[in-house]
This record gives sequence, C-alpha cells and structure tokens, in this order.
Amino acid sequence: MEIKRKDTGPDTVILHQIGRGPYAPSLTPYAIKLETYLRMAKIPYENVHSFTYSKKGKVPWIEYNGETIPDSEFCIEHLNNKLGIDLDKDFTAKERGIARAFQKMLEESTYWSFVLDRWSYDKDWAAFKAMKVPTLTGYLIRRDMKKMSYAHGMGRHSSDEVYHIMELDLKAVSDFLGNRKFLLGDKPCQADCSVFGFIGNAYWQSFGSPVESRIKEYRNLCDYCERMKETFWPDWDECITHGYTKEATK
Ligand SMILES: N[C@@H](CCC(=O)N[C@@H](CS)C(=O)NCC(=O)O)C(=O)O
Repeated sequence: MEIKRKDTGPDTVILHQIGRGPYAPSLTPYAIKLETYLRMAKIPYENVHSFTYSKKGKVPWIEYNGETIPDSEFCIEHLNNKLGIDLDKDFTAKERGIARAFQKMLEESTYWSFVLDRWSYDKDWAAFKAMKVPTLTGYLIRRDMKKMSYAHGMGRHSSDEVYHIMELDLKAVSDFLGNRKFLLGDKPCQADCSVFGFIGNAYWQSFGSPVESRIKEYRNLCDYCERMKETFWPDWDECITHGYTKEATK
C-alpha cells in the first residue's frame, strides 16, 4: 500500500478520504463522521483525497504526528487519548451507552441497507451515473458490494426485508431524537458525528432511491441534518461538487 505523505506541521491530522461527494462532503458516511468529529473537537486537519486505502483495506484513515491509524472509530479514540478530548463529558454513563448503541446500529446494521440500496438494487444505476463510474468498474463495484453484504448477512434478505430493517432503524433514531436538537440534548455528543454521517448521507445522497423518500418522512431527522450542517459545516458549499458540476474547493 502506498501512503501519500503530506508535508504538514506537527499536530495536524492528515485525513485520507476518497474525494468530495456530489451533495454532501463525502459519499462515505464514515468520512463525514470523522471529518465532523475533527471539526467538533476543533482539531487542525488537512484532507488528502485519493483511493489509497488503510492497511485494513478501508477508508477513511488518518496520519497523526507520524503514526498511521486506520478505522474512523480508532482514529477518534487515538486523538481523544493523545489530546485529552472528551466530547461526552457532560453526559451520564446511561446517555453515553444509548448514544453508542444508536451509533453502532447505524454503522453495523443500517449501513448495509444503504449499501444495498445504492450499489445493488438500483436498476437505473443512479449513483454510478452521477459519479460517472465507467460501466465495467460499475459492474465490479456492484459485484463486490453484493459479496460483502452477503458476507455481513444483510445481503441474504429480500429487498423488502432490507428496507423494512432500514425503516425500523430510522424510526428508532427519529423516535429517540424526538424534538431534541442533537442526539442527547441541546449539546452535540461524539456519536452525533456518526449519526450525521449516516443520516446525512441518506438524506442528501440517495439519488432518488426509496431511502430518500423514507428518510424524508421523518421531519425531525431532516431538521437534524440541516442543524448539524449549519453548526459544523458553514463551508458546506465549498466541500461538495454540486452534483459533480464543479470541483470542490475545500
Ligand atoms: N469500521 C470502518 C468502516 C469503514 C468502511 O467500511 N469504509 C468503506 C467505505 S464506506 C470501505 O472502505 N469499503 C471498502 C471495502 O470494504 O473494500 C470505519 O469506521 O472506518
């Protein structure tokens, strides 16, 4: 694996991710999660956009003061430990536990319904077309996504069952969020980075699939996405490609 090193000063995180998304800052929810965390924790960072994967074969990943850390969750834990950050210090153990459970539901369950929706079910290949993915590459991506979701288990269900699971997950987040501003109250917590990464990706980048119509049934989830965007991404328009019509400038 070739690691592109960037000449940055000490204490600046180098965030490796796969490029800006058309309507949100990345097509991968894990990258939105990690970049939102860096912003929430006010840690200086620079992006490196390339298809260089971590040693675990995934994106995103970071370099920090000469160390290479794969996996968004381990990146966050590493930075929290090094910098003495605790974004959840004002919350109780019970609240932290609930926040983690929602985060893991989205990352380990809902994610795979989104993967199948975007990369496998869509007969119009809308995401592929929006991204201008060459036809052969598109077929290979679709094949790999099917294999991975089958290995996970979600891919063994019918599409109706997968959308049913996704709906139950979305309803659970919506019911729990209620009329709060952020997951646990008026103040954002660390898990909001992940919730925003996943719900936001579905809200802005479902390319007209059933995910988009279902998520838009939950007004509080849509408002939540807009609120997180306003709070942590004032430069949003510079971080998206506006449907691949222009280069993102940030
Ligand atoms: N647990 C990882 C998951 C990251 C992940 O699944 N990334 C996807 C993109 S959304 C990926 O790299 N997939 C490539 C592959 O699995 O081959 C994290 O939190 O960073």
